[in-house]
Amino acid sequence: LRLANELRGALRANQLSVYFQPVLDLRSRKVVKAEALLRWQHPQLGSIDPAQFIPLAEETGMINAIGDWVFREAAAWAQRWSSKLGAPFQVGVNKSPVQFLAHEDESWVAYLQRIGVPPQHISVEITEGLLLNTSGSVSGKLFEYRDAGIQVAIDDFGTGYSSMAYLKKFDIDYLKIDRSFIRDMAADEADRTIAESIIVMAHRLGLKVIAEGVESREQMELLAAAGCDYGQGFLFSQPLPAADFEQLLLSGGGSG
Ligand code: G
Ligand code: G
Ligand code: MN
Ligand code: NA
Repeated sequence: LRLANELRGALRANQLSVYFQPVLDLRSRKVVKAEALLRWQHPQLGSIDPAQFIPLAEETGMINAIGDWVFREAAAWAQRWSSKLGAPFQVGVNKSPVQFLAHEDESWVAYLQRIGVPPQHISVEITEGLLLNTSGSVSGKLFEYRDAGIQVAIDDFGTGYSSMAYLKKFDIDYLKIDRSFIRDMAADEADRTIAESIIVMAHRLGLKVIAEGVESREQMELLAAAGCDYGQGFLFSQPLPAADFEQLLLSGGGSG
């Protein structure tokens, strides 16, 4: 509870920051996207993991203010990097089911239009379970994104209630294979089969695939051989502060 109260002031006190983890094209081995990930630097407790404070932010309703702030940061950095590269650079932003169901004074699409950032610079990462929600505000937002050109990724794919029918219905752009399947894929034939099958199905449905949690060269090579489009993980880089990410991107890691 104390943490929940402190979270209230954390945004104002500049204790929150957005880190960026590169996503690489597995053929060219270049950075082609990034995922925005929230960090809380607490003055006494040090760095607090989002897995710990995002549930708090959701219970207290603060997730909307915090989530909008992450999104705006991501949009600003994506705009800057696109102009430095002279080509569109996309940043993925996580949006939890609670955020999806909440009322928004201004939609993300409207915000991008107002500040003049092309919607192609943002993708939204949602979890599979959200697609089972029959509320109009979920499908409404997904269709609004689709219409505007904001791409949509299914995060942690394979761990929730998966249904290829939902993927088709909502016209999704990316599947992110959950890192639990990647972790043991070199040793565990079942995990490797699952990862490879996700890649085949996704491609047949016209979706691109991002493997999460790539930590070894062996995993990367198995994924590349299976035709996986993109990879993200500690093998390439941890999530980085924006300035460090920019250095990586512009020092030749970028797609240009
Ligand atoms: O960065 P890390 O692996 O610690 O993230 C842990 C979890 O927190 C991940 O599931 C990630 O999706 C989630 N997360 C990180 N940043 C955000 C954010 O800005 N909004 C939401 N809703 N979730 C986030
Ligand atoms: O659920 P989501 O995909 O949004 O979570 C992203 C989280 O995964 C981030 O918190 C990030 O720190 C973590 N992560 C990124 N790459 C790796 C990796 O290679 N291994 C592990 N174990 N975690 C990773
Ligand atoms: Mn994610
Ligand atoms: Na994930």
